[in-house]
Parts: sequence; structure tokens; C-alpha cells
Amino acid sequence: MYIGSVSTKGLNHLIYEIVDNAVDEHLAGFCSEIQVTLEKDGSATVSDNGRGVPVDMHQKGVSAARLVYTTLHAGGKFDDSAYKTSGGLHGVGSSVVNALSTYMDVKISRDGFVHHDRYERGIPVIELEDGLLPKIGKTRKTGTTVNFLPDDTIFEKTKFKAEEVKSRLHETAYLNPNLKIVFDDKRDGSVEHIVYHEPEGIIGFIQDLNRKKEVLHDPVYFKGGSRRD
Ligand code: 28F
Repeated sequence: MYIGSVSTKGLNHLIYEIVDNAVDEHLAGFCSEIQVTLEKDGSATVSDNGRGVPVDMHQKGVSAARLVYTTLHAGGKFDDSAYKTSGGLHGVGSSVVNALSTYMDVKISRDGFVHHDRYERGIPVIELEDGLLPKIGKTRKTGTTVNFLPDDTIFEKTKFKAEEVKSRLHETAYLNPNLKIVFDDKRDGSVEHIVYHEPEGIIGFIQDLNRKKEVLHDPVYFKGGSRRD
């Protein structure tokens, strides 16, 4: 939870906070694919094919999505019963990343439209229309796309470390065997394109760790249940 430092570690963590929200949408049962792109201008884009952050009107005439990205929470979850799903998940890190970004651009595909919002250092720069986000297009898809540029007056370094990001995304794929994570690094000339999908889950993770090492003993974990001899 939250960022923890203004070093490269904290910088990369911005991506993980946004990715974790997409993973929560996967855990809720609605998202099968997450796309992470390191863009040429130094920003990062994270996209999922979940339900899309709710855009409907919330309490005093503001879109629910706007509240998600502008309300800093002390901890725990968004404490509104209107969206209490079975999982009760969805992190509160989006607003933190927003506050630490020179800009954050949000596109939400939901209810047949692409809804748009944009912030600079956490402050909205798009005017709401009757309290709701403007629609910038039609779509039959659903999902959330967040593009953000880390604030260089806050972070000591602003170049994401691809190797660390890739390693974390790969681990996330091992932990979520039904999730596909696509990584693209568009920063220097040729694009790096990697698909992380690990249907074998953490068993595959251990196997891949062991691949580099000498085997000491036979497996002690059996898929499908525990064993007691
Ligand atoms: C690119 C990063 O952030 N994906 C997300 C959802 C979906 C819902 C949601 C998110 C406000 C308070 C509940 C949709 N429909 N990807 C993302 N996908 N947040 S973040 O809800 C946030 C609500 O808590 C969602 C019905 N319920 C929840």
C-alpha cells in the first residue's frame, strides 16, 4: 500500500499500485487481461478489460470515478456500500499515484461509451458535464485505461526500471494463473513485447526457480490436495 519512497523503488511502485487495481478486478472475476506499456515520453499506461471504474453519479453530484481518483483514503478500502462487491476489493492507490503525477489521463469504457478524465498533479483539468465525465467515443468494450507521468519534482529519478517491472509482472502472473499480462517497452527504438501467462501458477514458479538449481529432493507438494502419510 502506498509508495514509501521517492527513489526508483517508489517510482516503479506507482505502476504496481495501478496494476494491483486491475488485478483486484481480475480477482473479482471480471478482468482477464492487463496491458502495461512504458511510453516514449516517460509515462506508463496500464489497461484492463474489466468492468471499468463506475462513472455514475455519486452523492453530491460528482462522478464516482472522479472520487476514486481524487479522494485520498487513510487506509483500508473505499468505504462506500454502493459498490461493495463479493470481493470487497479495489485498492485506494489510484489517488496517490494521481497526486504524484505531472498528469494522469483516465479512459473508462463502460455502458457503451468511452468516458474521459484528466488530472495534473492530482487536480482535475476536465470540466464535468452535469456532474459526469464527458464521453469521447462509443465502444462495445469495457475496461479501464490509466496513463500517468511521474512528477519529476517529487521523484529523484523518473525512468522506470524495466527489469524490475517485468519481474514483478511475471510474479503477478504466477499468482494469478487465469490472468494474461502483456508488457511493452516503447522507450528506446525497438519495442520490447512480452506476454506473461502462467497457467501452472505457483507450481510453475517453483519449477522455474528450480530450473536454475540442482534438485535436492522429490516434490513435497501435490496439486489438488494435501497429503499425510
Ligand atoms: C488500469 C487500472 O483500476 N481497474 C479497475 C474497477 C472496477 C470497479 C471499481 C475499479 C469505487 C469504490 C468500488 C466496477 N463495477 N485498472 C483499474 N476496475 N474499481 S478499478 O470499483 C470501484 C468502486 O469501490 C467496479 C462494479 N463494481 C466495481
